[in-house]
Amino acid sequence: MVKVGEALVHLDVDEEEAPPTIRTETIVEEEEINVPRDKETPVGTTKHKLSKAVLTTPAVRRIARENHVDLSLVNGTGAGGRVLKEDVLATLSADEAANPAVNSISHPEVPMAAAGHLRTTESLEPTHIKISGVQRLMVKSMKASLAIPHFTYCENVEMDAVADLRTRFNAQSAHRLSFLPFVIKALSLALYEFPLLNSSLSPDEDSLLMHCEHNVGVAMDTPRGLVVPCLRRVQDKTLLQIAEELSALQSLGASGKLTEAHFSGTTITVSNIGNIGGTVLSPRITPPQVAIVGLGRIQNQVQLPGVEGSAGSAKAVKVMSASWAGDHRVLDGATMARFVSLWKSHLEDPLLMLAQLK
Ligand code: CAO
Repeated sequence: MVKVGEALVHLDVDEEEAPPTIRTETIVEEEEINVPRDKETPVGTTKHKLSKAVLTTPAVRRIARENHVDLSLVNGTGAGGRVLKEDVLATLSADEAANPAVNSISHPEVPMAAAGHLRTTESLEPTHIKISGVQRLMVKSMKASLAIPHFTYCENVEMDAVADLRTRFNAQSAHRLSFLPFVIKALSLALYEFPLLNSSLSPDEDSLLMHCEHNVGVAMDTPRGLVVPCLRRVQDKTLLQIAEELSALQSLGASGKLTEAHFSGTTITVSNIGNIGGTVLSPRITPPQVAIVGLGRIQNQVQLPGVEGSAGSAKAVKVMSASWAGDHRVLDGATMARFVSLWKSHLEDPLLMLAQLK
């Protein structure tokens, strides 16, 4: 019988990469406590128990360590109860299934943002981070986007008129409008004229599904990474309703409470990175959508007379660069140019837009 504090001798046999090794490990008895699962809590249980000798290989120990799996709690199916790599992976899968809230879209195990702040203090070995949650979805959707032949089309949009409207509205109202509701509403109005941008190509590339609803995906930067929830039936909504829904989705995104239902049914996407920075983007389309726009930061620029039809003297204008990407199997450049021109005209003269609101 092994007492607490005594050293144990383990015989490690790595079938895959190393000759058998001998190493000692000290058994420490820990108080049995209930703890919520987090990065520090070993997978396999929510209670710490007396650790026991585990027969396994260094490679398996490494996998367990990197994934915070307590080997003493893993059911070893190898000869003499030896813990195999498959046993550790099975424990991890079982844990993911049992803790969907921890590992799902809403709560990735390691937030992407956190990955940028890792500091190695004890070792110079690289750190392995399991791809899961939001990042796993990003891997999947971006890989799928590779199947789409993209073309990009960039245009500058003068945002002075929208900025004025927004300032006046925000000064007198308890509600707040950002630029985005204008951008999204103008998009919806332009889609009525160019429904091809709100379509999907069938998987066999034989037909197009023309969507009646303008379901706009909005890329959001959250503490858990990039999420793209959907604003539904934008065609029926006012600027204020769009703003309120956006704000509700932002709150849900920030607290990790978006569910699968918030992500389904998107027909076109808007990605506004301009509140952070940047001008021109190269956005990627998520199938089965056929178009996306990336918005850059609105900047003051000097417009010289004669440029873009301006007369008189040079003047300062607020310019937003918009980078559109289209699926070239469905859209051609001329269609995109005409659509963008209409969308831009609604933003540059919002009266045109307001006149069409229900
Ligand atoms: N240019 C300049 N300023 C901008 C801007 C732009 N394009 N877009 C927003 N802003 C300003 C807003 O006006 C606001 O300033 P005020 O408080 O002075 O009004 C401030 O930036 C914050 O904006 P917001 O977050 O309230 O506004 P929003 O509704 O425009 O954006 C959201 C919401 C969710 C799109 C945004 O917060 C976000 O997450 N953006 C990042 C999206 C992203 O990561 N895209 C990349 C995807 S590809 O990896």
